[in-house]
Amino acid sequence: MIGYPNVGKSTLISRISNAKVEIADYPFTTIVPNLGVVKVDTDYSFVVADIPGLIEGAHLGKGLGDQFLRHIERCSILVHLIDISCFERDDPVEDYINIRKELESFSHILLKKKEIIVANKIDAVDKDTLEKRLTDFKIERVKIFILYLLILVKTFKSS
Ligand SMILES: Nc1nc2c(ncn2[C@@H]2O[C@H](COP(=O)(O)OP(=O)(O)OP(=O)(O)O)[C@@H](O)[C@H]2O)c(=O)[nH]1
Ligand SMILES: [Mg+2]
Repeated sequence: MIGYPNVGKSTLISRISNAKVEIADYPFTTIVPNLGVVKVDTDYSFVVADIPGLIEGAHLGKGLGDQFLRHIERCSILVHLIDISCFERDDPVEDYINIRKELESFSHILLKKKEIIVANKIDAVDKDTLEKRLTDFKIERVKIFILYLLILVKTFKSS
């Protein structure tokens, strides 16, 4: 799982896997990658990695980004988490493009990896705003999924 700091990567890994992580409402809470095992059923599980937040200049080592990008090279699928609430930055499409630029600048291998793009913090915006921001992705021909998963998984885990 990749994305800017504070977009909710650790929250997600804590809900879907057995990882014990720190979650807080400020950037750079996670400073080393967290690994967790997602148990799908008795025969199938997979490992998910919560990568510390990436920022512009990551490929040059800013915010230790080069180390994290190297870790991403070992992952088979990228889940690119986007904060759709715009509390911290005002253009989610630009966020997406910026992180893709960091991947590309570090290695073309990263850019070719399968990527699932996910809009997070959808609860923090009204319906019309959410639709407008999702349309912005459509215009750029970027397929984005919406994360409603957290509450469901939480319910499932506690039952
Ligand atoms: N409203 C809302 N807040 C969320 C959601 N997911 C995460 N958060 C909050 O966003 C803040 C940051 O969450 P983290 O999971 O620590 O974010 P992160 O991407 O791991 O951050 P770094 O470790 O700094 O890269 C916390 O206060 C979370 O409670 C969501 O779906 N909706
Ligand atoms: Mg984190």
